[in-house]
Amino acid sequence: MEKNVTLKDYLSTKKVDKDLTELITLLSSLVIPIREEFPHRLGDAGTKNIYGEDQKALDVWVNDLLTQKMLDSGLVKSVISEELPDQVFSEKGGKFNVVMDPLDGSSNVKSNNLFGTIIGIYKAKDKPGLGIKQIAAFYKLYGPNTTLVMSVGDGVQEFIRARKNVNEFILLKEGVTFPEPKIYGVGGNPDKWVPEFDLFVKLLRSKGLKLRYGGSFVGDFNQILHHGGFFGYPATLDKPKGKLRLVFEGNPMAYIAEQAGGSSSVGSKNLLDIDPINIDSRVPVYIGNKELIVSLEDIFKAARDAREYY
Ligand code: P6P
Repeated sequence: MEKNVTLKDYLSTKKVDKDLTELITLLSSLVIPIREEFPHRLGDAGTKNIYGEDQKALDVWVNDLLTQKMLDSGLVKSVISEELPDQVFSEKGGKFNVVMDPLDGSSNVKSNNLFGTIIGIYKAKDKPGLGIKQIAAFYKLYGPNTTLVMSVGDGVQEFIRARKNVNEFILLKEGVTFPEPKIYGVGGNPDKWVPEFDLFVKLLRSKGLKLRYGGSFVGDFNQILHHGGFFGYPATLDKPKGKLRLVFEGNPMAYIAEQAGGSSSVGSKNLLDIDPINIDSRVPVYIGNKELIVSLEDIFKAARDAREYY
């Protein structure tokens, strides 16, 4: 593909639905006002989300900006956001339902570490939530560079904000796939991990994988996508459902992982196959190179079998 292919050109060349192209282009173009806001919203919002968690000022601001732009676009029927108590519907209707974590890793804002936006897209006719029904997913990563990693069902492509077209993302790589595993990132208190996860992490170390954990799912996922490996926010003895939310964190990343030749699991089955009990259901998240996910599920199955036996 020739140099300096913009995101919009790429999607048009691939004959992606024009409304889907418009939606992705709209959301990607908002990175400029979002990045410009960072220095001015480093603290707490003084509010709590529906889970009782303190909202960061930037959480609220990014959520409100993205939600309003989508509802006003005529492209989006409804939005489900980690920062909103309920699904919100557009008066204009639209072809898509969107789920999002508007600012994943916002606890990293004050320490200037990686954070980003996670988006999952469904057809308007499909109830948003069951991951296999997603038709597209992408994340924007706010790091030294601003990048966008996307799949519309035809592999994974990475784009980068480049000076040539300031308000554009330029194609960096298409056909992004997980390389041979080199690193792993694991959240939660290791003293409370379920024993089978502890065993799996020992296996990763025996394979020579190095620990890299940055405190944002979007940043830690991006690391394993580029270096190969595994990310897990596991089931723990006190929180068997883990921490991350299936619909607006796990599923969009699981969709991208699958498209990049990787896989994901809750320990027994693929994230994309889990029908959420609630829109904010938490699940253990295990994601990365396919062979590592297979090993994890084998270890988890052996543990289940042993428990059932005795
Ligand atoms: P901990 C960020 O708050 C988040 O939801 C994910 O992005 C990240 O993987 C995880 O929580 C980090 O959790 O317990 O390490 O702060």
